[in-house]
Amino acid sequence: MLIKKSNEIPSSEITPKSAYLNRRTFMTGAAALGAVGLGVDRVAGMIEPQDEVEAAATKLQTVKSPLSTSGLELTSYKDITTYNNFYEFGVEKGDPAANAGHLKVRPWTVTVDGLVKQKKTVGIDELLSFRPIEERVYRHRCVEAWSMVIPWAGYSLSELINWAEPLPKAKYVQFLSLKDSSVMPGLQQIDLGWPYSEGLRMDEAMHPLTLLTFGLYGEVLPNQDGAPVRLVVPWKYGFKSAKSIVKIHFTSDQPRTAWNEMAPREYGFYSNVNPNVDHPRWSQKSERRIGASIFSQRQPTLMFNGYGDQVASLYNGMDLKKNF
Ligand SMILES: Nc1nc2c(c(=O)[nH]1)N[C@H]1C(S)=C(S)[C@@H](COP(=O)(O)O)O[C@H]1N2
Ligand SMILES: [Mo]
Repeated sequence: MLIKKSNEIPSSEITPKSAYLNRRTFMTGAAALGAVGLGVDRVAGMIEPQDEVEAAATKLQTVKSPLSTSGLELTSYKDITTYNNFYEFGVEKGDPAANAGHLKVRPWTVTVDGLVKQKKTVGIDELLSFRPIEERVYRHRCVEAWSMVIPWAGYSLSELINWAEPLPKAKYVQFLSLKDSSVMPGLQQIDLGWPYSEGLRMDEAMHPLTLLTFGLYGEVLPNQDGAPVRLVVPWKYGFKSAKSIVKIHFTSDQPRTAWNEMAPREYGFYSNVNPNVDHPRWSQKSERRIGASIFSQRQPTLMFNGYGDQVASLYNGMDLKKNF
């Protein structure tokens, strides 16, 4: 993966938490009045909704989740939505925000196939209404040694897998992103064996922390963050979390994955966050928290990104240096 200079990181103009809390307060009040969608207090006026109908369509009703990580300062909405990796839209951190606007996220379907009882396709709005949408704050750790703290919105992927009815011989799940050269200039700039493909072992996919994600900061995902639906696997490096998913494929063998295929010595299938296993070209011992003050920018990398008490048992008896 390409490492970019740190001076490209946009600084936040606002205190992310206070803006967020203001908005939540407003939403509660608006909901109580039955007036959701009127005059929403946007993050520092960044998004200027063209009209109120459009504004209403971006909001998600979320419930609190016990699986949310508490006590962390949230990365600003601006940093989360302007410093992205989404190579279909270009390799620079600002490219996805600049280029993903043409991605059409309605209509959108997700197909489950492979080792399932029966192949099925579901529309995005039906998928959204499957289960209550939870807000889950997670640490977000890119393999490039930068990190964020993001309030995602979604529900556990296990809910969708149960609906998909995989057969007992299904041992892995593959996630395939949209491939559409009419809106994705990045497909010509770099060859990642498109469509972008990622995968998890079935027990990893079924783990309650693995989030089928529709939104962030209480709104639907901006296109650059993987609209209309993406994965978030918080104990793994970010590239395991495929964006703009159109297909979920169940297999008996480990599926091909984009970055592993591109550079197998650098990007393993597991890619669990691990301070003791360096990338061949850089250290993973610490990370740079995007948007943090200079005093807290450098943070120690946490084993399993801080989720070890919940996920370490998935890897009992495995050599994590070999299975990096
Ligand atoms: N389809 C697709 N999914 C992707 C990527 C990509 O290039 N294409 N990049 C990955 C990487 S490297 C990271 S770190 C995260 C970034 O998610 P974010 O931009 O919402 O922070 O998305 C992952 N999912
Ligand atoms: Mo990443």
